Amino acid sequence: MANNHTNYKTVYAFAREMHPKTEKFDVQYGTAGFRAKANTLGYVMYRMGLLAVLRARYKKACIGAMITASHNPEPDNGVKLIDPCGEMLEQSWEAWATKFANVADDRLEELITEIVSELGIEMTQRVEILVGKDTRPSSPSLAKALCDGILALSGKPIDYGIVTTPQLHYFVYCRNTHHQYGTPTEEGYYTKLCSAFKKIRGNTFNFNNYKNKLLYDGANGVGAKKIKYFQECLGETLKIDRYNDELIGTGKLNYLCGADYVKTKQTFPNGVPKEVGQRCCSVDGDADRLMYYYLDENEKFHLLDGDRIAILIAEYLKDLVQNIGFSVNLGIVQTAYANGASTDYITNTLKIPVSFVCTGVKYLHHEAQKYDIGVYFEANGHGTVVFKKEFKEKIHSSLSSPDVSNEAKSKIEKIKTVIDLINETVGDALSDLLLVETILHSKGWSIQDWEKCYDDLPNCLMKVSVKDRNKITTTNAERTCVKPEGLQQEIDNIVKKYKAGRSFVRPSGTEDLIRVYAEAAIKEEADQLALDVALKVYEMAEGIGPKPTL
Ligand code: G16
Repeated sequence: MANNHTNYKTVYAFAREMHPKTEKFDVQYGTAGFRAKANTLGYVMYRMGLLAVLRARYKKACIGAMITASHNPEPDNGVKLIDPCGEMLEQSWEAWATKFANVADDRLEELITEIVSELGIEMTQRVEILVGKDTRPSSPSLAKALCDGILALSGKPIDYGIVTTPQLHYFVYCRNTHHQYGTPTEEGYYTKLCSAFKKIRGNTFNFNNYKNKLLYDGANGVGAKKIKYFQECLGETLKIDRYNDELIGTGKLNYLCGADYVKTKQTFPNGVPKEVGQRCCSVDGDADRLMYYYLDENEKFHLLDGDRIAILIAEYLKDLVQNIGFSVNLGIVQTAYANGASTDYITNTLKIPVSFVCTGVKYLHHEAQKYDIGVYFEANGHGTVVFKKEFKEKIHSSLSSPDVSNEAKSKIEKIKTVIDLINETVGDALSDLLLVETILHSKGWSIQDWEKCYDDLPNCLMKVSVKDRNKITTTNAERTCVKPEGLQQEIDNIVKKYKAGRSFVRPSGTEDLIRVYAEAAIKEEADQLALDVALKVYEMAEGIGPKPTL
């Protein structure tokens, strides 16, 4: 298989001289790629550069590699590989990624030969790999290691610099559709989204209870930088007040702010003024998650998370596709973290089908693709909407059909514009924000009106450090713990003591710890339930460090 584009000796020489494997422990391709302390990741990046070229040659398309550790603290970093349609790396390749990351330097050549022959990869193409990075100080040197890997196998790295993760997903898809999905540049991305947003909004900026002012927490990350383009482009249409935009390298990325902090702590982020009743939102470190919240007159914090966003969008789309001349199969995808009250509301009030999958947008995305319109969101604010190709074709053909009424056509035009507003490739906080604002505006709703749909069951998220997180395994879309034996029975016994209690545990795929989720009829009980379960995990799964406390 080897030929002029595959100088394996170069691969090994580069590895040995510039990016030797420094860590003895094995790393795993997790929920969204590799994530670890940045200073341990140089060789992993180099190897992911190699793998990216192999993947691109296998798919005969360009693929992406994003250097980011998203919601993790600033000293961490990581890499997410992006497939040709802008989706996360196909699962069957995650095992290859893990093998590549862990093989000894002098066995890299052998591993490349193995994958090339097993999958019949033609090594002659000069493939393009789009590279993006977040604002972490470690990202430039890790991007360099990644590009060295790409070059070692004669691939062509195309550096997009600092971009959000969803922007890079978008660029990959645009390039592979030969610009049909959009122009693969930042300007192309802003223009597409802003034009769609302005088209739907028209000239009425405020409508009934909806006010066009939003406070925005950029988590001191790339989302703080990129929102500036929207601010400029949208002007008075949507007045965005930006907070948490510290300089790169100040150590403040995701620190006491950002979507993950707001969701886990259920509190206001630092730096955002506490204006009673004012609609606020936070994104995470690479701008793929979104949270809304406000403070009421009693200084109580109200959170509108991914479940609420999914419901707002699904209800809006359900109305929009009524009476357009054909029936549409619309569904929602959630994970075990979805609040029980949200699932009840979807099933019993909205009467929309809902399916459950494991944590990770890579799972939600594929499940959502089974519907004509699939709305998927994790409670942590990560999600989007996907539209089936056949559905898109149908709306296009309806527009030119004499049998479709003008009223239906005007709705279909609107659906087309809504589709343009959405980054279908992956959850995108900035595109989601514009969509939420569009829907609230069209309904004339304040954030309080939005919240009225249903009452969340009080809930609590906790983290437990254990010796080896892989000792905990789960099944049933992560709702049942299989190992260590007996832990699920203990959890069941604890849960029984709480009214409307529910709890589950699972190993995180992005941090070295176990996550505990609990909900119950009142907040104090949800907190206590989470603590009881966390202590049980600590006891039965070899907890390390201080015992969990509230
Ligand atoms: C990633 C994934 C999300 C997942 C999250 C947490 O988000 O893309 O789908 O919900 O990790 O995963 P875990 O609970 O396994 O740590 P992000 O925003 O960190 O890339």
